[in-house]
Amino acid sequence: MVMKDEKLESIYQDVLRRNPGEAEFHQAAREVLESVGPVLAKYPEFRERKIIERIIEPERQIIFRVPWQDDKGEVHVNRGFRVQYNSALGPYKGGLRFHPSVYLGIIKFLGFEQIFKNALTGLPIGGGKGGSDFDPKGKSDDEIMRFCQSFMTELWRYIGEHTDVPAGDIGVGGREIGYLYGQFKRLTSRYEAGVLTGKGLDYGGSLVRTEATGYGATFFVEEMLKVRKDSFDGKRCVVSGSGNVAIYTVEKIHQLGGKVVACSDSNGYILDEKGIDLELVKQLKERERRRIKDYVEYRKHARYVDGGNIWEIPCQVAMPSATQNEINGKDAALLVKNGCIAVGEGANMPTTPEGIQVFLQAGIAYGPGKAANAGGVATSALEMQQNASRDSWTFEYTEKRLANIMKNIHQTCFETAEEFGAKGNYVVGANIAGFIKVAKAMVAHGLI
Ligand code: NDP
Ligand code: 2IT
Repeated sequence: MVMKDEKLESIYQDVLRRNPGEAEFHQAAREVLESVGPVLAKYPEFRERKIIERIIEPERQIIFRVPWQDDKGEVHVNRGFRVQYNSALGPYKGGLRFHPSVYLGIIKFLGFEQIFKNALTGLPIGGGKGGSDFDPKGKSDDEIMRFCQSFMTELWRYIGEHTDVPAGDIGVGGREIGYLYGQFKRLTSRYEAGVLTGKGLDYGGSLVRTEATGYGATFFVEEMLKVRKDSFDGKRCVVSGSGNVAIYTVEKIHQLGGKVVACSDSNGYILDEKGIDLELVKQLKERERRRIKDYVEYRKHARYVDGGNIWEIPCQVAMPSATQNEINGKDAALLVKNGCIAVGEGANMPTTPEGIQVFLQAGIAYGPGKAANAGGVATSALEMQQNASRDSWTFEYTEKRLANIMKNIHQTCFETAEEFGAKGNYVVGANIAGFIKVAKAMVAHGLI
């Protein structure tokens, strides 16, 4: 499908030509380009200053070799990435993903999304992302440590509390951030806590950072439901994934009176009609690092469906919290047919463009990732604030800050969509509001 605006279509054709084979990046770029047409009419200086052409090109891309040895002494070589996408609003900020599917196109899509997400938080952070095609599954603790040390042995020269601040994403949690931080400290001889976020509570981490993405996504859905004079109370919910984001999404939904009946991993899903036993999921996934299928060993009434599609389970609220493109057009249609009224994306770009069209046309409440999952990075920025002031805040206070930030993001997206003639369309609202903020700062900084 060709875009309505000829100039935007030609920019998109350039993106395809200059970034061959990077399908996920093309997809993320196209979605933003499709939204910003009306902005250019209102702010002609953005067109004159070629803001779109500049915003779409990363400021800097670093690709490096990561050699490491396994427990048997065998040598392995992975590829490391850090894409420093845009620093108009603050130091580059965004997670690291360790997953075998990682290549430049994934890191660029995530980094590009991160620019607008971070702008929406209202906090002073630019956009970046990094990671590796390393597969942490089945690796020993020592192997993970050696990999993290090797990764940081190259990365340390490009990051810093005022330059670029990585954090976690798929395959990178508290354990990995600990090893990365230790090696950074050793290489630089600096105790620079603000260089990484998602740190342990014993050495500069923030309370609520672990819970932040899932809690934040749930707060965002709560706000969307409020607009419709509704709430989580009594809602039947499905949350995909069973990692960091999924776990704390389930926790907050349960606190708000909803019932999550299913979650998953890349092998299959579990269905527990009595409601997911979250303590059991935490035990299996956080402490014992096992597979979600083991849940049914402990909860005999629950069902594990190997290779099953979690979106075939009827629910009123769906919160995709695993990975990109996990909901296609057919899945979206099935969700809507089965009575789904709200979708909040904990994951980044979990819905394909066809799926998004289905949700928008059905008129359900659809919260795109760059708005709905911004609570994680927002709380990372709060961790940076605490590190800068050598302070640490209470759980209650930090959670309140997070809840307010999510409320503000929702309101900004809602009002911006309305202003630009797309009432109720949070995709348009998030893309335009994030874009305008970054674009204005870029104009102010001159041609750099
Ligand atoms: P985790 O590594 O903790 O968990 C990832 C979960 O998603 C696992 O259950 C994993 O299953 C599943 N998953 C990962 N890749 C795939 C795949 N290709 N196909 C099917 N399932 C998959 O990661 P997070 O919970 O941190 O991240 C989940 C999503 O949330 C990602 O999209 C991430 O970008 C996004 N996000 C994370 C934030 C954070 O603060 N951590 C902030 C904002 C967004 P398995 O174990 O089988 O691989
Ligand atoms: O996608 C994301 O926003 C993250 N993985 C969190 C980034 C961060 O810097 O906390």
